[in-house]
Amino acid sequence: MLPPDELVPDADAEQEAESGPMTPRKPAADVTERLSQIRWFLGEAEHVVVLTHDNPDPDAIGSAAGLGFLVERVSGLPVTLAFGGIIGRAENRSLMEELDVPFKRIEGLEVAPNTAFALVDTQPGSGNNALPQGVIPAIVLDHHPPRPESEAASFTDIRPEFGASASMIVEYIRAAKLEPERKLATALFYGIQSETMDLGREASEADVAASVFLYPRTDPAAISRIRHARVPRGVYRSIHEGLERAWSRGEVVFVPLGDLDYPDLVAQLADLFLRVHGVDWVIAAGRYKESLLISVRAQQPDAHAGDLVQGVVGSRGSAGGHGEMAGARIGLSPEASSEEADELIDGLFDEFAVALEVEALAPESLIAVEEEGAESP
Ligand SMILES: [Mn+2]
Repeated sequence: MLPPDELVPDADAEQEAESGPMTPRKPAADVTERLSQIRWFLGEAEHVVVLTHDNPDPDAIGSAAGLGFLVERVSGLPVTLAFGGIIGRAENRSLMEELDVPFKRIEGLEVAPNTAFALVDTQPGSGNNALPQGVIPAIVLDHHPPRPESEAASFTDIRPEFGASASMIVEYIRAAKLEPERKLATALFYGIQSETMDLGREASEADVAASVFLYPRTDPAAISRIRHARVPRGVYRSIHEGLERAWSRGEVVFVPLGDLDYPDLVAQLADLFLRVHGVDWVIAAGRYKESLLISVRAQQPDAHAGDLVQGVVGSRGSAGGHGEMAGARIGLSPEASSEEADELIDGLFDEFAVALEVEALAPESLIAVEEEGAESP
């Protein structure tokens, strides 16, 4: 096997541009040049807050830690890593423990004057991050489809062709000739694998290259501990509920869930049901506190799951995503009963069925056994 460095050409070091006044609204094609732009744009700031999306997943956690490391090394400025919401999934909690880098909850975070915000794995206006009202981030680095609000940021690097934000960060780390230490390499690697379903979902050459670069630097035993983290019983309760209640119309599976122990359960269940034979789409929904959460998964890369969920949810909530995975959140009144949440879910599922043109197909339970030969004698 080739040493990892030879599989991917290093960014051309000779092109290290002098930083100076410029307005690189569009990132330079060369990653080394982009790196010097980051440096330039943070020139005025005295602190940096790297903020990722609410209820961060492994890609968000890994890329926030990676961007924090990069910005600290490149600019010498103190960096705070932050997120909104909670980290619920046992694997993600375990990842945080293995990473061993402090993240702060954005709620109640004191933001010093002259603080620059860097958003990663999310964008302004996406409705899934806790960027303080009125703040224009200095940096937006993401792999979701670009949003118009991101144009106001000083430096944007948005590349939907990447399967994971963590792979973008790895490009920068390599261009800066920095050596990620083992815990960070492990988190970045796990983030890419988790986000791309082990490089099978929306993964590009760059995701593979980043993984090859990272793997010899990771702690495989730590990855095993993360993947096989012990989980609370509530997870099995939701799996049980999902199994009992999941139904399908043709190749589309609908998974109505009740109250969730933590927000990412809805995505976890959607991933689980996408593995069923013959299933092309999964729409899962459940309630966490005052939010109805929807998670959409598709088998086909060109499925436009993000457009689908935005079309169905419309102005009722916030929605977004990629081709094969998407999600949405709709606010619920704190007094909403379980029946009301269920009704809302049923109505949404009907709308998804229409959008996917399966509304005429008969609904069937997903796992009920067909009782062949069970007719009375
Ligand atoms: Mn991501």
